[in-house]
Amino acid sequence: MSAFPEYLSELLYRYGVTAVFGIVGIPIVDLADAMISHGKVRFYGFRNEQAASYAASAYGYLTGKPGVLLVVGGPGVIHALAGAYNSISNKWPLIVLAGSSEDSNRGGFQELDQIALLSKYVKYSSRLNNSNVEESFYDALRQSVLGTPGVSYLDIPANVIDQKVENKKSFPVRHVTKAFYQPTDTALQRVSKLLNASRDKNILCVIGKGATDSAQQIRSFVDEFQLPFLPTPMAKGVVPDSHALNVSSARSLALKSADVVLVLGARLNWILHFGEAPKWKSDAIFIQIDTAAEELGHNNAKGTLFSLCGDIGATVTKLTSLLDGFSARGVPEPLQKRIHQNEERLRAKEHEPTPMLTYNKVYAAIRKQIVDKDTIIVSEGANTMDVARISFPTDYPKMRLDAGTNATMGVGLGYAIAAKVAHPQKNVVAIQGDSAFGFSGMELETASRYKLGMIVVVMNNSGIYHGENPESKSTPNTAPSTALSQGCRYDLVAEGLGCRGFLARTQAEVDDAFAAASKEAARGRPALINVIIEPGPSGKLSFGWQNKAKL
Ligand SMILES: Cc1ncc(C[n+]2csc(CCOP(=O)(O)OP(=O)(O)O)c2C)c(N)n1
Ligand SMILES: *[C@@H]1O[C@H](CO)[C@@H](O)[C@H](O)[C@H]1NC(C)=O
Ligand SMILES: *[C@@H]1O[C@H](CO)[C@@H](O)[C@H](O)[C@H]1NC(C)=O
Ligand SMILES: *[C@@H]1O[C@H](CO)[C@@H](O)[C@H](O)[C@H]1NC(C)=O
Ligand SMILES: *[C@@H]1O[C@H](CO)[C@@H](O)[C@H](O)[C@H]1NC(C)=O
Ligand SMILES: *[C@@H]1O[C@H](CO)[C@@H](O)[C@H](O)[C@H]1NC(C)=O
Ligand SMILES: [Mg+2]
Repeated sequence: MSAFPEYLSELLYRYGVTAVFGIVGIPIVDLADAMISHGKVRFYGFRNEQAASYAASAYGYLTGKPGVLLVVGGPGVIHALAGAYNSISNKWPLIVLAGSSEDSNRGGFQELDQIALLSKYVKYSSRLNNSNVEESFYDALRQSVLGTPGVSYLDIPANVIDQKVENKKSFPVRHVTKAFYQPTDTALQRVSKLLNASRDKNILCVIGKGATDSAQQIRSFVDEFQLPFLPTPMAKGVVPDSHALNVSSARSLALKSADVVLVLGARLNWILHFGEAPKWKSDAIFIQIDTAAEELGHNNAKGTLFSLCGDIGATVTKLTSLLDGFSARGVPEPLQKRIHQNEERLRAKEHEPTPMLTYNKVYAAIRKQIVDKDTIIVSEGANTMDVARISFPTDYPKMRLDAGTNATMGVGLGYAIAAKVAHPQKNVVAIQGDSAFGFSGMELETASRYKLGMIVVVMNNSGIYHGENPESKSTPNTAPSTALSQGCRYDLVAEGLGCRGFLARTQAEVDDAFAAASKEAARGRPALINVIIEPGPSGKLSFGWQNKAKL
């Protein structure tokens, strides 16, 4: 007989789980300790379940295997709702394991009916008992990755953790093989006819993060038919940004002039302006290609008529074979001109003389030092992220993570930790607004404890969106709600938590700090650079992509 915690560790390992994120407490501390003794299932203990849950969530996206989160019941589960929700809305695979009280409805320790709370939202939930562990784990795994990926929840009562389990020589590991759907020939022909008939019109290919696993096929498709393309922020690199058909730099004009739009693994939500005029032509036709049937026809005035449900790679490959002799127009002249103008404008902003540092100048300095193929960039904040999104082109998929479709502040450090755990050989740079950093800054200690060498750049404008006007003489009670303290030494906080801290006020200081931080990170020590930038003008607040035309 062996104890349940050892048995569970082995079960996780046999199913390919090598990293578990979370925070321990009674009774699940035994599970985490057993993983540590097991040696092949790494447990990463965080400071807040919210950050741990974002890490597990992003790990699922980066690796394609479900992220696994281990938390205590009651308040632990409540804090972990953040990451569970994040995985649900991003369609990323996640398995949540939580301790639970064996007393029901008696006011037990951390008692919460977690199954009732979560079952409405998750794809699968089960309460483990003496006889259903293997079955439940297999189902949790299967449901988290098959179909539309999402969240599975396993409730682990204390008495189950205390049980002895029969020693097993072999586990009946059942492999979960992804099923690939393909659209019908009729649907494919309808779309290929439309594309071929639109050869003299403006065709635009919008690439979303749902397409990141089909990079090869999409690259060939775009190349073969000379399709101008535009990635959503996290889908950068599916087709290299350096590709001549990349029209991101003239995003507004590209949207406005498109007649037929192929939407690969992206939602027609606010990030794509709901597919509506005036951002798009009112008679633009959207061809959605998605693995999730539920997305088809959403905010798409022409409905599902031209939508294709299926694996994105397989679908574009099939389309390729039906489109013999077809070619789109490449990047039309006016769009080329606009791309050129906007690129020049961006470069000018990076060089214009200003009394204090600006986002553009800091990013230009960092860009010079990073090696694209080796660097994962996480960015969050409002302006911090908006400008970062256009300042760091990449030629490789799944190298950009940010606040995403829900514009969620607080994901940054969890995402950065997940990136370093998933890809220890890569450099990880987290660029965070000073407000965004505050949501999970304590996790620097987590990164430092596990020697996850990464660079955190805090863009300090002493506020949410912008700092306070230096002339205003506000008191604590009259300061605007966006204001944060002016003297915050995030670099000293980092030092206190075991990281290296740097303060930078000029481009030369950013250069030096980043070079030194890279060396620290390579040795496994996280580093934070507190960059003082101009406080920025106050004005009407919005996310760059919400309504303004951004480059
Ligand atoms: C969970 C969550 N809480 C609050 C917000 C509202 N919000 C949007 S951006 C932002 C912070 C922006 O400030 P900062 O990170 O300093 O970036 P800056 O624009 O100043 O560069 C906040 C709090 C949010 N998006 N998500
Ligand atoms: C264990 O749970 C399963 C459902 O997952 C149930 O069918 C079974 O009866 C339970 N067994 C025990 C011993 O409670
Ligand atoms: C291509 O895309 C990125 C953004 O995704 C942009 O920053 C880059 O400069 C673009 N243009 C060119 C011509 O490389
Ligand atoms: C595409 O259209 C052209 C004429 O516009 C036609 O000659 C050709 O056969 C069509 N190709 C396909 C694959 O339908
Ligand atoms: C989060 O994003 C998803 C996908 O766009 C959307 O369905 C959901 O309503 C969003 N929720 C919030 C609170 O923004
Ligand atoms: C943060 O930046 C503001 C200017 O934007 C400055 O007033 C404040 O002192 C800075 N904080 C630090 C660490 O010095
Ligand atoms: Mg700020």
